Amino acid sequence: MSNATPHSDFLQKAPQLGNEFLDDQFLRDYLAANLPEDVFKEIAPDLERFGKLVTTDCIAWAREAETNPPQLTQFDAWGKRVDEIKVSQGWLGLERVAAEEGLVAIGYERKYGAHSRLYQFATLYLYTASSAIYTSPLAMTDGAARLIELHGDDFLRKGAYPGLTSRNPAEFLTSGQWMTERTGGSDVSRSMTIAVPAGEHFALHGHKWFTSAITANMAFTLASTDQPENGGRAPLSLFHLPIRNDDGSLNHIEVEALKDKLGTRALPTAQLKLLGSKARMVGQKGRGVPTIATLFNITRIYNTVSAVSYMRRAFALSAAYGKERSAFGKPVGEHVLYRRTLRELEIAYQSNALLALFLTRLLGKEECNVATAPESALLRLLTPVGKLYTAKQAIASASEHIEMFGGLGYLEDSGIPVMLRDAQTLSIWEGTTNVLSLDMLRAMAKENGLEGFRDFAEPRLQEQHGATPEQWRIIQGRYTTLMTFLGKLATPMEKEASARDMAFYIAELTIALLWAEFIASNRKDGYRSALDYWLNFKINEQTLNSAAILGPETMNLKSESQIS
Ligand code: MFK
Repeated sequence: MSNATPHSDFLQKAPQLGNEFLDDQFLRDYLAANLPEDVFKEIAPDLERFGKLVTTDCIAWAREAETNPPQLTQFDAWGKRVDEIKVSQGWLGLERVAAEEGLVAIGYERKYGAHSRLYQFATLYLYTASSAIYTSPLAMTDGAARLIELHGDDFLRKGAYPGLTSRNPAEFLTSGQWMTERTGGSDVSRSMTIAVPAGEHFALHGHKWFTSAITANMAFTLASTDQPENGGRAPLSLFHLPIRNDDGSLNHIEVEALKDKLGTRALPTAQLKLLGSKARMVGQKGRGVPTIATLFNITRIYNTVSAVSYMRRAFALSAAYGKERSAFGKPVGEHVLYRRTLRELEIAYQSNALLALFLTRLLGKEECNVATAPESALLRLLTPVGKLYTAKQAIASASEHIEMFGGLGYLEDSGIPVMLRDAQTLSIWEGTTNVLSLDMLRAMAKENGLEGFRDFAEPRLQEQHGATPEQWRIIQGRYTTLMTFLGKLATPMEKEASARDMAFYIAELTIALLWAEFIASNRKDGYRSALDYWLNFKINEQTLNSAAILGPETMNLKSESQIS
């Protein structure tokens, strides 16, 4: 009898992705339904080419960037402070391709007018899950470009804007958005940075606690020209700050540390000291928060589309693995429960994509001045709602995705866990779920958000579109429930207590309405059953009652509501 160790030659093959544009029938159906025919025909070959690049070179660069996170060298051998940050070749590859493909530029060239944003975000939907979150610098860069369009002076329009929107990697510039301080993460108004007039400029002194990405060319940041009294607040202004001086040295900035984060490890996030950094004021003095809102409303839409990109990838990889992996006598993808879980991942990405891509269409209209007033109000309302909802769904899909791979999915070197770690940031940065729920109330209270929503929903409720009579009846019922619920909320505290539940409900109802509309132009069984599933198991009227059960009076809260 041989005493050799029992041996198997079996090796599990890794799942292979093909072309993420060609393989995503839903994305193609969506673009065909929502773009003029000639525009779709013109951009489809471009998306097809890019759909391959994101599953080949981009994935390889992303893996390289993940395994070689940025390194900070604070001092050179002679003790001189240098604060050099080295990023990987993979990260640089992802930057180069982002410029070449015009991932920001498409939105500003506006070659297809109001449709340009949908085209641009379709490219980002393909890119993000293969980008080691290089999408984050792109989001801030895009927000900065929009900020300059709306609030910039000639200096920024001529100096910074062309670089931010360039397709030439040698000229492409990126921007950071530095808002977070030790005193204020969500509560930005507590920022302590001081801006001291220095000739034509200001010198900024302060401490920025969480800044992405320090390797950018410029940043937009908040500071006060007055000293806050007794730890209180002083009105903040917005500043544009070049990160480096003309000679390449840092603009009176010290990099205290790079942050050690759960995910987004390829992205250099730093803790900084501003020691008299030269900056220019942008917009009106004392109006820093509402001015920078232009920027973070864009990054929140990027967040939404990025969440969907992860959800799509969770589905695509799990589907591919289902074909490769066998168990109990057949490929796991042929087992009914695997198939069923896969179907839920599919419905999740498609449903969330309906919301995300709808937002990009509204944004395109708004920027090309063809949005109606209610559409602008709807964009304002659905920006926080879309961001908070899709972020949570992306985390759930990324977690399920790990489980689809069993123990392999739990291994770092499989590359699978990174999605869950990265997705976890989507519900935190750019405003947490709770902060964005309050922002939804702000949009309702100050910017006709609810009127915008009614104007969107009510005409759609008059028509059955692609829904069956039964589906249509359920949608109408769900809408009535929302309006009745809203009518009963008497005090600001009651509104605040149910803001989060309401935001989820509004997201789910919006998706149902968008499904019905989409199915009208794509009468496929898969889409119909997705709407059935959505209506019966996703929009839960009981959600709205949870604030009554866990309401303010059950929490012994003495404080007043934050919203007036
Ligand atoms: C993949 C995608 C990646 C994305 C990139 C990630 C990189 C990370 C970079 C980061 O910076 S992460 C940190 C992000 N931080 C936040 O998003 C801050 C979250 N906190 C909030 O959003 C709070 O709601 C806010 C700081 C805005 C509250 O500020 P205030 O001053 O306490 O609130 P207030 O007084 O209600 O609002 C001040 C003004 O701003 C008001 O205008 P008026 O003065 O005219 O009345 C508001 O209407 C306006 N405003 C607030 N939020 C707005 C807005 N206007 C338009 N849109 C909004 N969303």
